[in-house]
Amino acid sequence: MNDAARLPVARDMDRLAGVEIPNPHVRAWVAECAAMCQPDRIHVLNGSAAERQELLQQAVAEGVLLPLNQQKLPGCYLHRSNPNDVARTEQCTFICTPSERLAGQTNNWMDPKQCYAMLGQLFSGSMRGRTLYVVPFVMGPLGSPLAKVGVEITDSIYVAISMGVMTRMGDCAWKELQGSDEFTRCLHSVGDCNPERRYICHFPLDNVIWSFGSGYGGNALLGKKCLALRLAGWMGYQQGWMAEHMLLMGVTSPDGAKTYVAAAFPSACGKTNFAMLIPPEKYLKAGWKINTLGDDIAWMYVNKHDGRLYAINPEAGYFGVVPGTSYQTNPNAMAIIQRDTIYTNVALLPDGDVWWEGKTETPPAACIDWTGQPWTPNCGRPAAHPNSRFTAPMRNNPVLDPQADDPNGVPISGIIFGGRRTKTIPLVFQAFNWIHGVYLGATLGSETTAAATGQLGVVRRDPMAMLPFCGYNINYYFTHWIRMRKQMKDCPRIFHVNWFRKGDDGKFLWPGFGENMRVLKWIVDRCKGQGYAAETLLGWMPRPEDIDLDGLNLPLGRIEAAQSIDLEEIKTEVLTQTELFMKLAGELPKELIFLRELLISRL
Ligand code: GTP
Ligand code: SPV
Ligand code: MN
Repeated sequence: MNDAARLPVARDMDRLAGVEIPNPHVRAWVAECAAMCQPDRIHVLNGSAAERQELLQQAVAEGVLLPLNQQKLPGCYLHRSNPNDVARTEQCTFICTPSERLAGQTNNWMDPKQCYAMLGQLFSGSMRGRTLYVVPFVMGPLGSPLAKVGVEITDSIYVAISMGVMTRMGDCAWKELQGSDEFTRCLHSVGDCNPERRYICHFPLDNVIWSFGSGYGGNALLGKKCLALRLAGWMGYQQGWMAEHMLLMGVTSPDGAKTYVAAAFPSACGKTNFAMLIPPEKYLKAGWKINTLGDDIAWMYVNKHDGRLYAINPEAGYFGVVPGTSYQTNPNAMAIIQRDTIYTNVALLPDGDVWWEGKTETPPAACIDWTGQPWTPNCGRPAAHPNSRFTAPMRNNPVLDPQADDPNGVPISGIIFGGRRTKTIPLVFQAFNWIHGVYLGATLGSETTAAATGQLGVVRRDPMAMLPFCGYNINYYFTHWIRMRKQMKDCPRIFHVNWFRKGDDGKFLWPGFGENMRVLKWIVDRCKGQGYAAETLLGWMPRPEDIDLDGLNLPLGRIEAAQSIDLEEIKTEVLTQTELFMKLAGELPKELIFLRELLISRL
């Protein structure tokens, strides 16, 4: 059949016949998309448990999912992605606004009209022979004034199933939306999964996302980075709230007081691990407790009643980095991924269990690697992809915070910025004040990771860990951070951490993971106006004796090295910031320029 014969309106009506979509605006939009993509079938998801089972069965039948050993890992499946589609692709990610200036210096920009036209070509007929899934979802606790409704149209059953884990998905979204037209229109097709025809496009002024040619998490689960960061960030800029690449956690101290902190680390730099850390034995005995609210995204607003910053986690699941996850490093994550989990691009063991680098000290004698090839320990390839991921519901988290569903969120006392820095940057220090904290965030540097395609391990500026996720001009974003202070009666304290500094021996100076509790204790104390800090040129710093090292087999020299400030290295660091400052020159808030000058004068 030729294209013309497929297009008549009558056929479009056929396509929607028997399809139940209660909201008329969604219905009209689905009809439009179906007319363009020409799927063979339309399936509207309701979010029930029975439906989930059917979808899983279907995905297994299609070979998209492989059931794992159901005795060991009930409800768990393996997905092997196209080997060309294993990470976010920042070079294919676009912000489409009428003026290029709104997208700013750090985003790829495309003219919306041109983009709709070009992608329209790609989407035309892209779902022939396939099922179009309509996936209604809510970002944020149901009934929360902050919650946002989205509807994702996708031809990927893997995406449809994953959205059911990562968001509050199904009929609850119709209830939330009622008759309103206010929902994010998310259109997705894997197409032929060709990296040359891969586009992740955002239309902030239309509340629209079009993603073509990739099935990978951040490119395809459109509620996550595309909606909850890029589009929500733009909404927050206009409406006076914030969408950030931050974990959210509650810290209970021995006196029973609970302190909530948010932390922004770039992709694959430790948010999931920090958000669910298990404190050392001694801390547990003393009554310290950690609870997770979120591991990737926080939406924050100022509560009119008390003038404090509050935060919610808009997500309902974790899309976490697998390699390095073990019962030693992150026992809570291990507990979470024993059931109801989709593993993407890990290795398969002969008994239907899974393996990855760092899971056990000794690798298995043999397994099937993430591409489906036989693997042995000395074959010279990793068994799991370095950016292999787990998709698991937050309900599985043994330390999920009781307020994870609180529609108003939790009050934030501390904000932590952190990067992956082998050199130069100390373990922990505190900003002198909010504006200095904004400067620390804006100049955050981190070594690139496998979470995005491209060169690994090169230091780049990743402002607030948002470089790939800021959906508008980053200078306006900085101004927004500075202005937020005016809404607050009292503001969170701001900190900077680096778990990744190495010694001359090439080994991490700080043990990390659960032991990060020791640094967190100092941070929480500081948030409460307790705990000693010395003034340094970078900020307020604990002296080595102010970090509790009791029970850690760590020579004092290691912590001294982890906290040391090398003037020459800092001078180089400030110089490398020039690149960012030059790039953003003109519209960069003057506060940031002054703070950099102040640092230089302290040097
Ligand atoms: P995204 O999901 O990409 O946003 O990443 P994330 O920030 O949640 O990173 P995650 O917690 O998944 O950690 C990424 C990698 O860093 C994993 O391989 C971890 O094992 C490792 N890692 C996390 N925390 C620490 C730490 O404290 N020290 C060391 N050395 N490695 C860590
Ligand atoms: C990240 O890269 O920061 C992630 C994974 O959290 S993704 O959702 O793919 O962006
Ligand atoms: Mn992330």
